[in-house]
Amino acid sequence: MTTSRRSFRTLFLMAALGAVVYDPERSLAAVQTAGPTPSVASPTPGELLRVNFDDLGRARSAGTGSVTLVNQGSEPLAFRVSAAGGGTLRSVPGNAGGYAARFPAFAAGYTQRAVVTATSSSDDDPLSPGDSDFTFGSDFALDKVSEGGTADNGNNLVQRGLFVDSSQYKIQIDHGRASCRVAGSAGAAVVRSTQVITADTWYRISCSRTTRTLTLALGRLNGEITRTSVSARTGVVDSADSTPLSLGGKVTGTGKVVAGNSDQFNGALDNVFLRLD
Ligand SMILES: [Ca+2]
Ligand SMILES: [Ca+2]
Repeated sequence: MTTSRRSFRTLFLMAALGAVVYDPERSLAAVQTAGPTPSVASPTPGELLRVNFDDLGRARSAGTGSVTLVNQGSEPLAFRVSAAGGGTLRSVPGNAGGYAARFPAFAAGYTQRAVVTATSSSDDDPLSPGDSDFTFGSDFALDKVSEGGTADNGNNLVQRGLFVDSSQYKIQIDHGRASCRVAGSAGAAVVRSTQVITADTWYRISCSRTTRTLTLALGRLNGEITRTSVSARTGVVDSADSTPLSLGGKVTGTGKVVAGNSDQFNGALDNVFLRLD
């Protein structure tokens, strides 16, 4: 073997070795893959609102008044905790890491209230779906005792508008069963689940409105989802722009929690969303 041929072979081997060890594209790819997971997930297309309550952190109490919650949906929203009777919003471990919002426990004779409100300052009222198909929902774990007497006979998870208003959408757990109500320009419809909710267990629930149907989807987290539908036209769902969307109970048109029977949700709430379909 001549010197020149040996050198050529050495160079060839070095080049081949270099291609494996030092390939700049591979190195770059490895660095990118090892990077931290983005702390704020991109919203699913059409999601106007998504709140995961992880911003509550380890705070034993998020107190009342304005609360730091990031909307991971597309709309800029302001969040507040409206409370009465000494009720506060607390933070508890979430169902998949992170944190969830813990609402006041039921206690006979006491009316501890805490409800989260979300409002938009946008002129086009993004929380009103109008005549669009839409879906809203949350994850929840309900306390063993969550209603009794006239001070609290239900558990409202997510809602906008009151029963007496011409437009409303809400999901509630009353007497151990979930239901969804949507009211609009063409009328009101309610879809009810027959599933009995087990206390202290995480569920995922959502309600979808289309032109002709209202569908409730409910199941234990990572379990089987059961869908229940009714045929109904509900028309244009359009509340007054200032109407708050509320989480964990009902509020007045100006966002004040109802001190009496506010259908206070007693339990933990996580991953609340609203989207146009
Ligand atoms: Ca969470
Ligand atoms: Ca309740």
